[in-house]
Amino acid sequence: MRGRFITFEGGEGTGKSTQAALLAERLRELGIAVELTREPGGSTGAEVIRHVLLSGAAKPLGAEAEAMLFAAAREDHLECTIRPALERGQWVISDRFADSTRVYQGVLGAVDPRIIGALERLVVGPTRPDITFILDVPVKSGLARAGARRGKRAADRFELETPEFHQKLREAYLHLAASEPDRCVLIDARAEPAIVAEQVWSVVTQRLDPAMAPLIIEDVAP
Ligand code: T5A
Repeated sequence: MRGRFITFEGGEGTGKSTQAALLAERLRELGIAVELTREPGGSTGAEVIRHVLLSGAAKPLGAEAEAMLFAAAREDHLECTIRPALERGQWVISDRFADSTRVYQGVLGAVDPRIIGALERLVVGPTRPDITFILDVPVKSGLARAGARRGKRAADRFELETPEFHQKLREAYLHLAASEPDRCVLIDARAEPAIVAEQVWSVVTQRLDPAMAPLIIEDVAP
């Protein structure tokens, strides 16, 4: 049986990595094998492209070229990590996926929706998430959280964007959540991580019934 595919989306510092890790932990406690991954990245080739994108080296090429680079990274991630894990029956949890390209490059970068749609059809094809959680917090709190976590490390290419950019980003995610209610679940992520995790868990149990998942014994290192 194919595993389940869950993605986390939202603006900077909304708590995606935190919630992805908490959900993985909870599923593993039930004996479910989980591949916890992220974008851009999640495979050797995609991690190389991540570096190019987040360093800002590709910014002068424009949003269209960046969309193609994110898609190239996604292709490698799907081929090397996501599809093999799903075929083994594992559950895959990805911190960001194709919706990030729709929102960051499509809506904010004003790349033609036909190009974004074509890249998604070509690269993602039928490997669509079963559930996408869209975490929502006010822009100010999200940026403050991201800044606190970053500490002295330099801000990346997208963290350096203006507050207006991040406000539009938030609105674009709210619009996405409203436009695809069967797949997307909007989560108010202002509360403590444990409280947000309970909201996420309640949706996962209602929609995907983890208690019925076949158990896979994960390899244990000798
Ligand atoms: N991008 C990506 C594109 O433009 N197009 C694409 O197609 C793709 C895939 C990736 C960047 O690339 C762009 C989008 C991004 O700008 P990244 O380094 O992977 O960059 O960073 P982000 O995905 O943006 O994630 P962040 O690291 O900014 O934040 P998260 O994962 O949302 O938040 P998290 O969990 O790391 O938490 C941040 C801090 O807040 C605390 C945590 O402990 C941490 O310190 N925190 C909370 N504090 C209070 N209450 C809560 N509920 C909290 N939850 C977490």
